[in-house]
Amino acid sequence: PPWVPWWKNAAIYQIYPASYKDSNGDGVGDIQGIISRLDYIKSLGVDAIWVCPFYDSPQHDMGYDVADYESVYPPYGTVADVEALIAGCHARGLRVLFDLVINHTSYLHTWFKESRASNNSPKRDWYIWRPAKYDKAGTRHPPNNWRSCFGGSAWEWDESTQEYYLHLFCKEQPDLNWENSATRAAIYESAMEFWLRKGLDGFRIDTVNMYSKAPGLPDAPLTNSQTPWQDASTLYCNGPRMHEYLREMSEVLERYGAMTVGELPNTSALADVLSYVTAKERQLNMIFQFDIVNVGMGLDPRYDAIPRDWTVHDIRQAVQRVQAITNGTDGWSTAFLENHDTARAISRFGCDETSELWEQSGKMLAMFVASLSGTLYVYQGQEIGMVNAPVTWPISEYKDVESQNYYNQVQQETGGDPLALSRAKAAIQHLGRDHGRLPMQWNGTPNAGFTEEGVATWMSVHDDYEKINVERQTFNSDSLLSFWKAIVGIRKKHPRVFAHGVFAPLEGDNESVLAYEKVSTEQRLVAVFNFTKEKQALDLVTRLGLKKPVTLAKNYADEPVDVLRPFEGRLYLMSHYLS
Ligand code: ISL
Repeated sequence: PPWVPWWKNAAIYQIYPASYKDSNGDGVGDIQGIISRLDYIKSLGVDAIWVCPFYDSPQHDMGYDVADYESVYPPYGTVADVEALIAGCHARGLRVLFDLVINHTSYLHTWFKESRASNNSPKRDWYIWRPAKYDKAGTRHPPNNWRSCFGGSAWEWDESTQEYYLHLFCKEQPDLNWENSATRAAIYESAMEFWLRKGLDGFRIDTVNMYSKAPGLPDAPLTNSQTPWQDASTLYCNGPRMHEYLREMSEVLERYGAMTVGELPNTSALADVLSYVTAKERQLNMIFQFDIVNVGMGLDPRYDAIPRDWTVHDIRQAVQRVQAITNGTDGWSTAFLENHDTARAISRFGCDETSELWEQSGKMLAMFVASLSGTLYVYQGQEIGMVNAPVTWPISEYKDVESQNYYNQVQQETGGDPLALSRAKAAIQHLGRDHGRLPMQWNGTPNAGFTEEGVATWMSVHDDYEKINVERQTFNSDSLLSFWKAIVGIRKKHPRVFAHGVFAPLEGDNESVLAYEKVSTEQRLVAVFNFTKEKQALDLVTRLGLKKPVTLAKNYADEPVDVLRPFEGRLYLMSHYLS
């Protein structure tokens, strides 16, 4: 077989430092906490971890606002702790990826402080400064109508130097000016090589397609007449110099043999996606596409979380789009259902813990994501079926800047209209980014073993920790956790059809059952999933052509061939030699 780089057949476990494990009783997770759980992580059968930002930061966006790339946020630990984490992983045969956040820094980074200090500061041009526009009445306006991803204008006025700076995210996250080659060199040295020299294996790259903006920063088209601030993603994503920057960056990465997975928002055309991830382009090893996790998200221009009804058809189309990236191309991609920006998959696509279908749907979703081509990513807590925060919790339990800004904005714009507010709250309860950030549930003691009993945690521990926790599921061979370990192992055993197989949908117009095949030169994998709470009839033998199948995985004890029960899923493997 041709040589396959380690990351293609890999399963990668994502860790959110604030919420994984607190080792020193301050209610916030930390690096030593992660180190204390490396044997557990290894036991999942994964090959690598991706650790979300732990760099020093004022935490306006949970560390995606970096104040110093070369030091660690003190509540998380020290650089020495991070070195120990790398060593601890390598000693167990786990590789390590860190998060690389270089579209913007924190406003407290010394680069920005110097840039802001005066209009002729040597670092003025390291960020994106522009003069105000004035209307006939002499009123000051931002340079263009771009909307920030977290709401409001993407520009912030600086009183002392009388100019605006650009921030695509919150105002405490000024965008770096990638057009300046000295800025780029400093980014490579400080954010990348500092850690690569310590033996890091690769990066998850934040917002990787936003560094090059449309020349002249023109106004975005008017798509929402209710606000002056318009969605400008087509103007700040995939700009003209993007590929030049990534080629320059990959020269640094290749010196260390480091792999990359880039987050690629707002890029749907397959040709555009492939321009980032084909081997021949040498840009990124793989990307995160959001088609699947965006199913059921609304199109509210202020906030994309207003829920929308979805059917299996939406999932099928999304899967088809992401699988096209690897189908017969030399490109590569990823398979995932959760990350730190999503709500919990079981709460969105399955049944929550109050239902007896909680475990069933969790197992079905595990089979689903693990059977897709590309590199598999599992988010902390997904392996035990953690669910969204309880709906009884007040809005004050939600800490994320995106949730807070959204709720506050609705409050201001509607003068606190109760109906509008309850709608906003419902949206956050279903799709807010906070849900994946609740403390990891390790055991059934108060605080769930995340930290000592009685300690106030930075986000509240979920009420259901006695039911859903690692300890309870570890020694139960029927548990979701055991199922996840098994499914990761099965995928590992048949990488050609699981990670590399060519995807094709079956039963293309079924609104309840998602069925597809994955084909390699030797094997055919058939997957069937009932995404509803009702029984669905399905003739597996004649319609799906199951000949002498081996059942690789299932979430009900028996296997009738003509029906799928609520949230039932199965994976069948066939050898071409036998058909
Ligand atoms: O553009 C968006 C919303 O308008 C999103 O798709 C956005 O691109 C995405 O949320 C980017 O996320 C990443 O960068 C953010 C950070 O808050 C997230 O946690 C991170 O995953 C800013 O650094």
